[in-house]
Amino acid sequence: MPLKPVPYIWMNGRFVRWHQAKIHVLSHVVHYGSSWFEGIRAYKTRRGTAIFRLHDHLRRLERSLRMYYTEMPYTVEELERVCVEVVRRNRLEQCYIRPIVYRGYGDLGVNPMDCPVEVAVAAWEWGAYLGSEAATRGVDVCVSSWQRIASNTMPAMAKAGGNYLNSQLVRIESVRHGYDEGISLDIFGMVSEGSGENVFVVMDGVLYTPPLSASILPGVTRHTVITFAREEGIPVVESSIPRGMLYAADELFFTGTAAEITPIRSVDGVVVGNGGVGPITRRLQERFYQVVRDGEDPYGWLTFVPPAPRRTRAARVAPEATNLRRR
Ligand code: PPE
Repeated sequence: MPLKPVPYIWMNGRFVRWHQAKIHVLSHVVHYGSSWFEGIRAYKTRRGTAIFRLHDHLRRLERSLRMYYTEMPYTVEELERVCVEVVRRNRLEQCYIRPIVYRGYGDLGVNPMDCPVEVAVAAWEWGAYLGSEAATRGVDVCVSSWQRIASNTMPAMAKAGGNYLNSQLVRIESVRHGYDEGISLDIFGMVSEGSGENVFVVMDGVLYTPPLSASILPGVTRHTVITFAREEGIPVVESSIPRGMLYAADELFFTGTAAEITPIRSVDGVVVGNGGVGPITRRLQERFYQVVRDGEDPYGWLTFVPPAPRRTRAARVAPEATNLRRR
């Protein structure tokens, strides 16, 4: 699905036109994968447009940078304001928000430290990640022949652009073989995650998910689901998951900002449970929709976006809180 442009992208402290948001071909990031990013969704809830767990996503971004000896040029609070403004300015009712920090143009060579740290925030309309019927019918996946990056080669905990070369191999291979997505094992042979999702297994009423030591990204949706499960009285176990559990499971599902809660229908052609959406998966989906559709927010997870500015000249030239200086 090609990107559908919106009017503005925020770049290095100010709004620019979508087609003007460009970088030089000799920017460090192009050559060495030096970027860190987030994927965040804004939902059209019954109480208005709201961004889901904005603060938690931006804190993860800050941590991703730390793992690469880099400080964010703006504070989390400043970037929160920017994300809200990107949605508002572009008059988006629901969208995917992509803040990205990257090493720009300066020096070229492996050491990035002399290249500027640049920041952009874009947003666009993005539909279902794994197909329109994924949430209701489930997806067919394989166990990838590509293992997940090992934690002592690059930190899987960081959401870094370079990590996604590993994810790309997983995704391409799975699609070439006729599956919707692939699940990687870590280098010890234990279940890790999907190319862009965390994985959960249900067996005998217990919810299992791999620990951080299995080279996973600490997913915000993963945390959301664990929170719901605990409240529902469903035991949650974070522990090594052997591959066999994927085939023996009663229920299996992915979590992610893009994928939300997507049931897995089969693994390597083996049908999961009875092939439908299992009761625990369904219950967790319902809980999720209560927040992002109904706008129920007992956890303070929603950041509501105020109505868009009126289309007046004054609104365009007014000084604003999102023209930011680097810290
Ligand atoms: N693991 C990986 C490797 C991953 O990329 C994601 C998100 C997750 C787990 C789940 O994390 P969270 O979104 O915080 O629950 N993948 C993002 C990027 C997808 C893309 O194609 O780009 C996303 O879902 O936004």
